[in-house]
Amino acid sequence: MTSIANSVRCETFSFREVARDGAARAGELQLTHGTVQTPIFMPVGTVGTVKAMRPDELASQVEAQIILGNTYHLYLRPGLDVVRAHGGLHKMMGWDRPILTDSGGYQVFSLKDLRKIREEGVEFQDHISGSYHLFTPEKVIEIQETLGSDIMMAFDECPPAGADEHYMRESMARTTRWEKRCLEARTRTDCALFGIGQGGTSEKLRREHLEELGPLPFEGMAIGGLSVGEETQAMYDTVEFTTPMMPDEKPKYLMGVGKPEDLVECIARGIDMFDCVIPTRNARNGQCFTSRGVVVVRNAVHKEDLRPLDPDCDCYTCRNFTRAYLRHLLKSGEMLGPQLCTLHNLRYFLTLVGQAREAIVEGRFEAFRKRFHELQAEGGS
Ligand code: PRF
Ligand code: ZN
Repeated sequence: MTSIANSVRCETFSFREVARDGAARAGELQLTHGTVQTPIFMPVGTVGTVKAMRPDELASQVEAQIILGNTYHLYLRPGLDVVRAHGGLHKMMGWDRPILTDSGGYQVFSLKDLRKIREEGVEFQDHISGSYHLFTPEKVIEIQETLGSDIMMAFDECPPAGADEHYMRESMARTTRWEKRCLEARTRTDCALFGIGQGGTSEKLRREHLEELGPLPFEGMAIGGLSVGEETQAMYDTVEFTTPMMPDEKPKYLMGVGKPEDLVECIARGIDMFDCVIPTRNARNGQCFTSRGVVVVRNAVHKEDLRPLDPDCDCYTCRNFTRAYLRHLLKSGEMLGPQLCTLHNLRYFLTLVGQAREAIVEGRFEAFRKRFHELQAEGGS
C-alpha cells in the first residue's frame, strides 16, 4: 500500500470518531500530552507564546486543549540549542498540553523574494538576521522532533492563489516527494505526523493529490492552500468536496482558518481541526467576536457602554468588565486591553467549537448552525 521503507509510527496517537451528524463529526484525539475533543480550534503560539496569554490562563480560563507553534520562527529564535536545554518546547513555554507545529513550509513560502525552491528543499534568507538557511523535509522533521511536538506537519509548498494548473501540478508533485521524505525521516514514536493536501480550489487537483497522499502512513491529513485570498464560498465548496476524499479514520485539519462562521460552516463539511491568528491578532486591535457578531470595542459607540462584550460569555473579561472600560484600556495603550480582549476571543472560539461538538453528539447540529447564524445577524453593537 505504501512505498515508505521507514516503519517508525507514532505509538501514542489514536483517533476515534465519537458521533456523526450529517457530514459533521465529533471525535477524540489521543496525543502524547493528552486528549483533545474534536472539532477543536487551536490558538496560535507562533514564537512559543500565544500572544498576551499566560499558559495557566490558556489552560484554566480559555480551556485550550492544544496550541500551535511554528518551526520556522522557533528555529531562528531562540534556536534549537536553547529549546533543547529546556528539555523541549513544552517545558520551555510552561505548557503541558498538546502542541502542533507547522513545518515552516507556509512561512518560508511567504518570504517571496527571499527564497529559492529546489528539489532538495527551500533556500531562504530569514527575516531577522538576513542569513541563509536551507529547509529540507529531513531538516523540518528533525527540528519538530527536537521541539517535541505532539503533531508535526509535513513539509509542503502552499502555492499562491492565482497559480496556473501547470505550476500547481509541478508544485504538488514536489510536495508529494517532500512529504514522503518526511515519513522516511521520522525517528520519534511519540510525535504524530500529518500530511498536507494542496490543489487550490480545483476538485480535480485536490483528488489527484489526495489519491497520492491518502494511502501514506500519516496519522492525520490536512487541507493546505486555502484562505489565501479566494472567495469564502470557493473555500467552503473546496472543503465540501475535499473532506470526502480524505481518510475517514484520520483527523481532518483545515490549516489557517478562520472566523467563527468559517468554523461552523467547515465543521458542517467534515473538518475536525482548525488554527488561525484571527482571534488573537484581531483582539489586540480591539476587534472582538461575540455570539451576536463582531464588536469593535474601540468604536466611539462604546464610550459609555456598560454592557459586557458578550452577555452569553462566561469568560473572566465578560464577567468583570464593561465595553467602556475595555475601550478606555485600548485607547490608552494599556497592556491589559489586548490581554482581556484576547482572553475573551479565544474563550469564545473554544466555547463555539465545544457547543458544536455537543450539538453533533446530541444529533442537533443543523439547529445549532441555524441558531448560530441568526444570532450573529443580530449584530454586536
Ligand atoms: N501549508 C502549511 N501551513 C499552512 C498552510 C499551508 O498550505 C496554510 C493555508 N492557508 C496555513 N498554514 N504548511
Ligand atoms: Zn468573554
